[in-house]
Amino acid sequence: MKRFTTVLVSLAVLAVAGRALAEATMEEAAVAYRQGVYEVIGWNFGPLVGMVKQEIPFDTLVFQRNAKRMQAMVPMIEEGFIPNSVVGDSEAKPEIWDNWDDFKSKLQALQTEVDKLVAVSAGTDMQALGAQVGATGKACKACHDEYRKE
Ligand code: ASC
Repeated sequence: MKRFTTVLVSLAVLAVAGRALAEATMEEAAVAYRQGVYEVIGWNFGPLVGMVKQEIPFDTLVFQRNAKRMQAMVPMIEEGFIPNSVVGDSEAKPEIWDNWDDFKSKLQALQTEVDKLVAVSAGTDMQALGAQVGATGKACKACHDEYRKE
């Protein structure tokens, strides 16, 4: 009987542990999702910053490609901010949900700047490219300053 109880308890412990490992909550999945989206955006923006700072050679095709990738990624941000999804290593501030309209307007401002980035990337006017990379970085930062934990 003792042995039977031990087996039952062990099975119960395994079931709980297995479930915790296998199933991320929706909130955890949302954090991982938006971190992935931001990672892709940052990966693609980095070389554009490098090019306008003349730290890496200018390549118009890479510039256009990366700007278009950012344009495709930015609309994916919002859906990652499901309610109460500040869990794990999330750097999101809960204020996002208290100021949802402002948060959304900052996302919209970023979209506007990235759309302009794609437009100027058709040309090779380094001054225009530099200005628009700057404006895009500012739009990223506007949200980070207010809604991302340090
Ligand atoms: C980047 C990156 C950001 C923004 C931000 C702009 O390259 O990863 O989060 O630019 O630093 O201020």
